[in-house]
Amino acid sequence: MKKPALIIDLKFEPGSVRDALPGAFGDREVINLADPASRDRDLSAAGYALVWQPEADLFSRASHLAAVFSGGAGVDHVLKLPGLPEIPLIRFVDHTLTTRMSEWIVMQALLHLRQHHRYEMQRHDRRWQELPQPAANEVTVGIMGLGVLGQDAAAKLSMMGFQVIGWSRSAKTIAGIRTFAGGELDDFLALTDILVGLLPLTAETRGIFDRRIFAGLRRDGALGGPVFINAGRGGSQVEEDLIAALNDQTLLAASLDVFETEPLPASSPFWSMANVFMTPHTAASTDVRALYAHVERQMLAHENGEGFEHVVDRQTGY
Ligand code: NDP
Ligand code: OXD
Repeated sequence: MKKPALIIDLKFEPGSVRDALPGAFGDREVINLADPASRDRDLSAAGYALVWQPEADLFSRASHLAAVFSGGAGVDHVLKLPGLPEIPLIRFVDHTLTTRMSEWIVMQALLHLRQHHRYEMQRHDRRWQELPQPAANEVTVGIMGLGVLGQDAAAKLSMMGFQVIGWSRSAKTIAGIRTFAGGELDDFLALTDILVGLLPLTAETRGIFDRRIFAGLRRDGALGGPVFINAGRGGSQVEEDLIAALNDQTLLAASLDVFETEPLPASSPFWSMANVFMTPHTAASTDVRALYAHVERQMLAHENGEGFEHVVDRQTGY
């Protein structure tokens, strides 16, 4: 029997989407909307859609989908679309993505531990002066979001010697990590030197990183002031508050991979802030071959009568 077709609408680099296709989905028909010949195809009989920032009319054109796959771990780009049907929405969970994110988080935490932005400033002035080197175990990294990514980052930061604590919606027990839940946020912040954001963007987390959060972080730690690292979503940070906190030393420094507006506008003050490290939403880019393998596995499992994995809870939004 003919397998249901898969629509692909991935706003990634088009070459990476196309080049990984041969052999990825066996004899299943694939409609890659980035291909000009497929753009106006009738999508009404397709069974699945794999999307990253899809076109707004996708669900009116593709009216018989059994499931939607996100091209990334986050699903805010799908949940905001008009006409999203009540069908399973599936996140991308894969060791390639998790490993990339932990590499980025550990790299940023180490840059702040070793005060690298200050050496960059000295370099700019062409004058070296050695700075103190606190040990990792004198510094507490507090992770907001203890999901797939947060827990892996926690384990790898611990391996580097940092004290690690974490906060999530529901209470958790994780070996070697002190955890806090929901209403315990203030206690968590008061112990945190380096705050890491690995939260999904939902109605509850929109704008959560504001002046109150930054002011609640520990001020007498070994780094001389708190640091903010965000790789979750830019919609969770109030950039006006963040810029003010970085300018008045409420925060010593920051590392940002995500922004309220992406790509980051040329007018953003962040570009010229010497105490901010930035990357363009590339902390953990999707490995397209791994994504296709995950989607094919899930479609075959579904067609064999098994359930989907990593299905988003539409109530909580992640
Ligand atoms: P998960 O769904 O596995 O984990 C989400 C975590 O956030 C959970 O611990 C959850 O709590 C917690 N959380 C959600 N809402 C709240 C809340 N209101 N209060 C407290 N905690 C909350 O997601 P992942 O770890 O896989 O990914 C996290 C996010 O990272 C993605 O949604 C995406 O936005 C971002 N991301 C960014 C990338 C980049 O390149 N910058 C790449 C990949 C992902 P609980 O455990 O109690 O459910
Ligand atoms: C993701 C992302 O959600 O790359 O995977 O932002």
